[in-house]
Amino acid sequence: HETIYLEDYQPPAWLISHTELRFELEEEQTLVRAQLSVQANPLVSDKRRPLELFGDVDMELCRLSIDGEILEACDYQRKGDRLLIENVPESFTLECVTRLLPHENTALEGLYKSDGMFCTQCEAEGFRRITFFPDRPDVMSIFRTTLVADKALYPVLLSNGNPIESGEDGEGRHWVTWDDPWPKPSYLFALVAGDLAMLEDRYTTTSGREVALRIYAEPKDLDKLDYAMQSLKNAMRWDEDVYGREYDLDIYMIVAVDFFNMGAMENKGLNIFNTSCVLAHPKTTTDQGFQRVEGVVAHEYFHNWSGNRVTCRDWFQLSLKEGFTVFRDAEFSADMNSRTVKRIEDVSLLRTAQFAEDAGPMAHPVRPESYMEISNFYTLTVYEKGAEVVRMLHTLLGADLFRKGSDLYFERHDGQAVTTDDFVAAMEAVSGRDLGQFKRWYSQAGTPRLEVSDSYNPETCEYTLTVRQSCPPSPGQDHKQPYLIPLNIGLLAEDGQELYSGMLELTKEIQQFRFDNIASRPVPSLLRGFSAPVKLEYDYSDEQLLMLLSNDPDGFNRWDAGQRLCIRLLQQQMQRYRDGVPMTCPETLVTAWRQLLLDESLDPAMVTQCLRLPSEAQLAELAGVIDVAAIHDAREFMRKALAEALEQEWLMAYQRCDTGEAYSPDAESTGRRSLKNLALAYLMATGREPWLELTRQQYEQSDNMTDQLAALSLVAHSEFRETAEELLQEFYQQWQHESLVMNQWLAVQASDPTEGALERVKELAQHPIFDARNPNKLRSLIGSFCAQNLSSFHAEDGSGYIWLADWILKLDKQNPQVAARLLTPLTRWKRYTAERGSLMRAQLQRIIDTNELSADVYEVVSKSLI
Ligand code: B3K
Ligand code: ZN
Repeated sequence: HETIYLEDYQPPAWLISHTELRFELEEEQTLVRAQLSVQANPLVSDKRRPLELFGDVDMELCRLSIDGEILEACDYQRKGDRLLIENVPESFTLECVTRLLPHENTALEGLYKSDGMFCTQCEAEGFRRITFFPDRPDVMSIFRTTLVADKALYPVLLSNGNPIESGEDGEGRHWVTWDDPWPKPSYLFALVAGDLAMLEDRYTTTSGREVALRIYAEPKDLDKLDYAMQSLKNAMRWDEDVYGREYDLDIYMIVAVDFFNMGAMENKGLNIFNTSCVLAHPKTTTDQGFQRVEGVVAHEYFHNWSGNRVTCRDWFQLSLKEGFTVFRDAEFSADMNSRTVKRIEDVSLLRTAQFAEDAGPMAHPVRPESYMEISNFYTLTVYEKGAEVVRMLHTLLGADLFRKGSDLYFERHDGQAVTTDDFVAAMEAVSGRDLGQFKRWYSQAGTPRLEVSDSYNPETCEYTLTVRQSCPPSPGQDHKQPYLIPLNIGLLAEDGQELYSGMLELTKEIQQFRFDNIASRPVPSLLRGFSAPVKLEYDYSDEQLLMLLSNDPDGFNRWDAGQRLCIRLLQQQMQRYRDGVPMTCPETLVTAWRQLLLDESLDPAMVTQCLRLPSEAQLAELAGVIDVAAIHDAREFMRKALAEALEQEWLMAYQRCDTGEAYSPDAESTGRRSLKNLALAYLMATGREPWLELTRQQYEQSDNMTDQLAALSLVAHSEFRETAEELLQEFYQQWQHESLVMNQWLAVQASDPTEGALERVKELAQHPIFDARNPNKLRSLIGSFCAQNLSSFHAEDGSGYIWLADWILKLDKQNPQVAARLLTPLTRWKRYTAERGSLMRAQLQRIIDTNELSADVYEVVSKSLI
């Protein structure tokens, strides 16, 4: 398996102005005829470079010709996934016919079938599974695509752009030609053919363009498309208001498919979505699901500018489009819902999963320097940390200059394939700042650490903050240079009054900041709003954290103070657990939580966030050596203690939030439901029968999936095994025909930590609703068990690891991308206590000892074993 390096980048010697494609879609095969108009790139001087096309090793080439002359096998070379033709003219037409077997394509890359419909996934390198092509993002071409298929089986034929011609052959087959006027890289190509229902709406852009909005799905799901449509219209308006960006075609299409490797794909004018990110209905979709639909619909729409009109020069620049677009969708969701709650959710994910990635064997910079398989780099680092990097630019420049910078970026580079340096250069141009040091955020991996200390001189009323920054080594990078870090802070008096607030800019390893006229020793509120993706340490007392929890004007830091306190207390219990001393739950925490629970003026969504204990995964990330049992038992102890100490208050909160109103997915109702279900979870944690009754009642009476599923999972994870079995069976009977609901049913059982978890998931893998070829099913069963059910996955005898490795070996042959993704939990073996670590390592070794691994799995396993 070959490694590709950023430093080896060379511009393409050959450009493709136009691409004409014709697909003959049949049950047993698909014939693809591609006609490329090829020209020498005027900017590349070496005219003798061969034409380089990419094509999957297994793809059948039926015919290849230049200007009508057939090429024989000796006229070109095929090496791996490359096809080279020497001595071609300055400009010519290349014709290429390939034969594909979409029904056998289980990797779900290129052209494949999902539930009987044809669809494509080309990012990053799927187009080379369709035809031979310079399949690289810096080759942009105008596409015209004709689809031919049986009319009865595939009445809907879609591709990018606008339909310009259609017809029938009189023998049951029909065809449609689509024309996309915008030049695009091959990774944005898409087609769909199927028997689909459609929801249609219209949108008028500010400058008056009338856009037809069409969302396609299987006919049974037609009633689940309204929320995605509303989200799309909101996103279109928002991008005009906040970024001045309008849509640029007459049609915008979204198609929902059930077999999909990730969330969704921004193909020009024809987004293809995992059903889980587009279908939404109160009866089948949870609040979280609704929010995901809103966010992903917006994300893919925003890509039309940040990704499609301006795209990436090479795949090392992936964060150029992904980091920026995640930042854009996060701000959109913040504007549509609660800004603080959205920030808390995003930061929790970053701290739990991205920080762990940054500390693991696959750690890489936001702009990676090398890869074996680019699919392995669609990561939390490129997406979420990349978004934090863009957010820091926004913080450093301020909203107005940032907008000027994004305007300049879009204006300068419209129609181009560019780099993260070009993005930063636009920000430099409008601000007059040198952002050279800032760019280390793109090139250095690892999570920076800030150690903050302070001193106060009561005589001079001077307060001094000392900040030391460092960043641990990561693969291939032993020493890091200091970053430019925006550090938002406030200084609060003991009574909570704010004495100062502002942004400090860190540039050196050690820096001091002095504040004058501070009348008494302040409590610092540090890293407000999580202004940089770092780990911040400051030696807070419990009292200071409690003060911040109730007084900090920065909502995010109020939450964070509470989390810091919980983490500290949990870590103390973990120590007690290891020392064999009884654990305790301090009265101060109970008192603080009681106040939060009783204060009816607070936003229920915020209260929920504050009263949720840090997850086991987050505690694991924070631990020096991960002791799974200590984490689980300490957290369970605290949960039960807080449940019992505040039983009356939980009940009051439950009753207060249980308003009986009709379901609506808006932020306020969602917030109330989140507190209601959190309260119910704590009531259930007491293990007392009356709360089982209450939960059961909620299960039976709820009119929406949020409340029903919350109740189900509480019972399913409880010691009331009989009721658990009963409800799981009832739920199955009720929802067995809703694939997305069945994913939840699998996930609830896979994340059940009670005795016998592995046996249960093994059985579920045999269940008729489980389908190992469907990535959503795999993620629900295997993904949830290994990432959500830590105490079961890490069972002492290593049985969880063997089970996962068995799956990886089986899936690698079928769908390498998904296999490599599911493998992640095993790769963190170095972080665990010795016995578990070596059991994990043994399974990685067993995988790598297998012949013919995909590049995807090979890269992850080999890097984890170093
Ligand atoms: N750009 C796609 C991701 C494609 C992943 C390919 N392995 C979805 C998105 O980020 O919008
Ligand atoms: Zn994206």
